[in-house]
Amino acid sequence: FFFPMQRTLAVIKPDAMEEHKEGILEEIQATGFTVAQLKETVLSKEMAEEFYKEHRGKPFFEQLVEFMCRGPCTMLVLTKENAVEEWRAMMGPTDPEQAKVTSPNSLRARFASSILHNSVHGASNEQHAEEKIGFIFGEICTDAESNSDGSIP
Ligand code: DGI
Repeated sequence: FFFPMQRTLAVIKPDAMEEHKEGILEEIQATGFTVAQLKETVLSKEMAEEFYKEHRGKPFFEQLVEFMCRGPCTMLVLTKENAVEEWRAMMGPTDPEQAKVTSPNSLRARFASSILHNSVHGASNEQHAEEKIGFIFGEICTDAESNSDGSIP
């Protein structure tokens, strides 16, 4: 099968930053993703609310926003054939208890401690990927091969 080159937004969430950041970054590269962009940042409350606006009004929204702001995240633009689906497969299901059953090798099965503190984020489709990349890295970053300042990462 042929899959087109694609890019996705991946996030290492605050719960995984201290103990698992380096390991996750190594696995990302070993799986064949190209890291086209990377930045470490602490989201403001306003940014976290906007980032997860699809979940506004849900019972877990406030705790989700609070969790995402509690420390630094690593934001990544990953490039690969079929990147959106491949990164979601690498993450595993949202709930680590389910992940342990259906995808024991996934990042969430191994590193997540709860459905909320689940270590990683990945865009759910190509449109979301482009929207969130624009939001996090700026609209100017439309070329997966270069940084916003024109340098090669
Ligand atoms: O795309 P995912 O991160 O796998 O899942 P999602 O888009 O449905 O949810 C976004 C995040 O919201 C998820 O990573 C953790 C949190 N969340 C989702 N469902 C629940 C939840 N948090 C709690 N406490 N309870 C939930 O049912």
